[in-house]
Amino acid sequence: MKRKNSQNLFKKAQKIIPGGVNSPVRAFRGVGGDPVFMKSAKGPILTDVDGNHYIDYVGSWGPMILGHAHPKVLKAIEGAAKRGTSFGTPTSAEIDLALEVIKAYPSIEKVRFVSSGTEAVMGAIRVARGFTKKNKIIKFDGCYHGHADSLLVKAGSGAATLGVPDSAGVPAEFTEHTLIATFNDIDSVKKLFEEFSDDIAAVIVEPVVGNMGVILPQDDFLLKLRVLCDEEESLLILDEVMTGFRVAFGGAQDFYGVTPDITTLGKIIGGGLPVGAYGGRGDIMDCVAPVGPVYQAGTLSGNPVAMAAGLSTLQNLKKANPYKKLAKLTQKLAEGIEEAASKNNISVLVPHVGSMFTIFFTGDPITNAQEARGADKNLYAQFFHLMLDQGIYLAPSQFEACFISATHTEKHIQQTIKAANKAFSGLVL
Ligand code: HOZ
Repeated sequence: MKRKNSQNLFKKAQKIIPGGVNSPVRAFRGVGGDPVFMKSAKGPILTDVDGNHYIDYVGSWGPMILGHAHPKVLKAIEGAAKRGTSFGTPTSAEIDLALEVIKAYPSIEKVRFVSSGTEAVMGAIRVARGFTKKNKIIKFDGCYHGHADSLLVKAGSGAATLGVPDSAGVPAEFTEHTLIATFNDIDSVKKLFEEFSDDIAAVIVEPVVGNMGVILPQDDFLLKLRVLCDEEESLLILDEVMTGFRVAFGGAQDFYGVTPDITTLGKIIGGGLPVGAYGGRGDIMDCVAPVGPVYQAGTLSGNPVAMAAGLSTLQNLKKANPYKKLAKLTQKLAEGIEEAASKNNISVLVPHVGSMFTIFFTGDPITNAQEARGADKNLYAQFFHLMLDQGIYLAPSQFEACFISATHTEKHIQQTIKAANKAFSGLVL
């Protein structure tokens, strides 16, 4: 597959944009080679600047559950943009989207919109500290909650891809209140509570880890966290930026039956435009300015065009209700890939839930970040390129989730399994 135009653009971009990209994992450092510059996308298909087509399993890192360029979402965006792109005043679109979110998430009584998942988490943590008047936060090794200073500790996603889970430029004092536990290990959380009991404001967790590849919660881990937080008078924050409206319309909290105090959302609620949100119990959210003393603000927060894209996405998602179909296709794909690997005598594990999955080259179960790091990244990198050259666009890093959209069909899945079979046979072991 020729990618001359992509290569030229990458050369040009690297001179004026750090690493040629505006978000590190896009640079393909986790898999080697040059990133592909895309020109357009429709449904499940990406088209690059050289005219090559790819079945897309990245979906803009999660938002595009309805597929790319959904006509109704585009119409909503166009309509909103024609009325004006930003007013810096309240608009009724914010109420409409808030009502839609609150209806789908009974744990959310009030919600504040921001412009990204990172911002949503920053707000959620500040409000947790303001509400509890405690300082410390427990996060999990490998979970990624955006790039705020205090959360870039043992972080997944790009930080894990680049092998810098603790970022330079973050003074040690800024992370002294961040405590690290092991995902799926409730005892590791209990230990931290024993040590810092009076000062833990919140436990924040990706209910399904998506930023170390997909890692599923086991043995009622989330429910155990809920109980522990109640006992210790700490808040439970579910970071559903990735899982919200993804593993179910009501997110992982609906899927696993766990009620958080605060939820963070992003990706799908913006329908491909920049939107994040944090919300929760009314008494907690009333700590946020202007009602309460926890300050948080943003010029483009609740932007009318982004609200319109989000609202149309949620409405069309609710109407289409593709969740059963998505789960079935994902399972088929996961099983098909595992089977193709085993035919080629290669150990592969494809953890999946709803429409999220990751391909790990390992024969062992993966329940936490440490185990995910043990999978063979070199084989993943080779596999990634062998798939790319057959027109299959997987996440360009071992430590990210892949996604299926409502526009993927049985045909795309079978084509992908066929390509995987060929890719496995071409791996240099
Ligand atoms: N951190 C995002 C996925 N977990 C990647 C964002 C991007 O590169 O677009």
